[in-house]
This record gives sequence, structure tokens and C-alpha cells, in this order.
Amino acid sequence: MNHLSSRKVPVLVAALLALLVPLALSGPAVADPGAGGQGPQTWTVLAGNESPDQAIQSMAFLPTDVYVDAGDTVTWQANSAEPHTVTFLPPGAPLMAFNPGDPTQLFPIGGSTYDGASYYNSGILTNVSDSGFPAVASYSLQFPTAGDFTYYCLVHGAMMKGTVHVAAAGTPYPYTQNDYNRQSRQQAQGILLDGRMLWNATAAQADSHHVYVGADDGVAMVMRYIQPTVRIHVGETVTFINSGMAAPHTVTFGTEPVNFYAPVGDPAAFAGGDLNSGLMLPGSTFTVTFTRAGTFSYICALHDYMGMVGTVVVG
Ligand SMILES: [Cu+2]
Repeated sequence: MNHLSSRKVPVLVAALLALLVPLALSGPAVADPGAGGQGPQTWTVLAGNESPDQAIQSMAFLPTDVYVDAGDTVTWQANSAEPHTVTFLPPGAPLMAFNPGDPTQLFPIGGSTYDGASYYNSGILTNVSDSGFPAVASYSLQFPTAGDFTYYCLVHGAMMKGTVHVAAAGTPYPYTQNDYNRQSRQQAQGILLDGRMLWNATAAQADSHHVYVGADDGVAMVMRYIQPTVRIHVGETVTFINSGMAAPHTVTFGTEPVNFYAPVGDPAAFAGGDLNSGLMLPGSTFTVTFTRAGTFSYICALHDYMGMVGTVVVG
């Protein structure tokens, strides 16, 4: 059109650029999803939380409830040494017990788009490389359809679940990512404080002959023997007690067996060498009679890499 003078062309180019630049900048990598309506967003949920020394671990997804729109993606980030999974079960399917021998629990399954009906699994989310599991650092799933979708951590079962609430595309978000981050920090601090109180309360019950094999209350887990060092005399016993609600542990002296779920040795007469409780589920105990003087160290085969180790000094 000849009425477009050469003077007006740069103005038109500038106007087009003004339209194009925001489009190019939008997309899933914006810093604060929820702040505007720029199209599909990516939301971050933390899997677990821990004290700096890894002694206290959370059984929580932070935030537990995330509100997204159809087409958005949720990325779960490993946030603790303790392993967790993000697992969506088919409707009506029972939550299975954690089985580290089951590859459908250990490895990612189901692709990157949630269909609302199939089994989806993140694999093992942990932020360390020495957990003994094949680990992933994050897991992303896109939600194309509206609905409320609850997921579980297979390691911690019914104690640890979260929900992705998916609204129709274009629905205003109730929270921004910054809101979630703030809520999550407060919730995480509360869980760690809860863990400290649980640790103190458990220590008040322990003595030289009664060692608590960690502690957990369904929200916080203490990944320490309480107390980690005890002194007894030859011929005396120590009873190891798992009084928790969710976390399994072991008491393992000597060489860690390949299958630490199975007991090894005779706890009625232990004079050193190899002795393993097998998997100690919540509510179980393991009593060891020490028949020789010495210093006997042991580990939790599941949590030694977090510092869950102990010593019995027999004099
Ligand atoms: Cu343990």
C-alpha cells in the first residue's frame, strides 16, 4: 500500500516486535507461574525435606495440593536424601507395599502426559547419589485434562500423598509459585520442629538396654538410633525397637548382606561378626545378647548413608 510512507514502516516493525517479544518470552520457564495468563505453566513441587544433617526427614510433598490449569506441567524435585516416589495409581487400584525388587516401583513409567487412568511412576527421587537406588533428580508430568488427581509416595505409603487439582485452561490460579514456596518453607520448618520434639520424646524413653531404631510419627522421621551409643556388660541384652508408624529400618552388624531384608546370625548369642535383624517394620523389636566384651558397631542398611549408625560397647 502506497499510503504507508517509509517513515511509518519502523513504527509498524516496532509494533510487531512488541507483539512478538512477549510471545517469545512466555512459556513454561517463567519464574513465577500464576502471576499472569501467559499460557501453559510449569509448577514445582518438592518431594520431601530434611534437616541439614539429614537426621530428620519429612514425609511430605511441598505443596501437598497444587492448583493448575489443563495443559500445565508439574515438576517434582527431589529434595532429600530419603527416597520418595511420585506415583499415580489407576482408579480403584490398591496402594501396594513398597518393594525395592519391583522395577515398576523403582523406575519411571508412563511417559510425560497424564491420561487420568493409567499407572504413572517417577522412579526413585533422591538428592544424593549414594542411596543405593537408581535415582532421578526430578519428574515432570503434563496434565491435559481437568480433574483432581491424588498421588502417593510408594516408599512411605498412605502417610505421604499429594493432589494435583487441574482446572479448565484459562481458569485464574488461586496461588502463584511464590505463594507455594512461602507455604512450603513454613510447612517444612514445622515438620523439622516436630521431628526435634519426637527425637527428644523418644530419647526420654531410651536406656542402655533399649535402643529406638529411628522414630517417626507419620509426618517427620528421625533417621538416628536413639541413643546411638550404649554401654552394657557381658551377658546382657539390648532390645532394638521400631516404634514408628511408617519407616522400616535394620540393625546390621558386620558385613552388610546383599539381601538385608533377611535375618542373618543368632541374636541370642552374639560375639561379633555378622548379625542382621532383617527388615524391621514399625512395631517390631530385635533383641541381641552380647556374649563377649568389645566395641560392636552397626548400621541401618537402609539409612546408613544419612548417618544412621550405632555402637554397643560391651565391658
Ligand atoms: Cu533406617
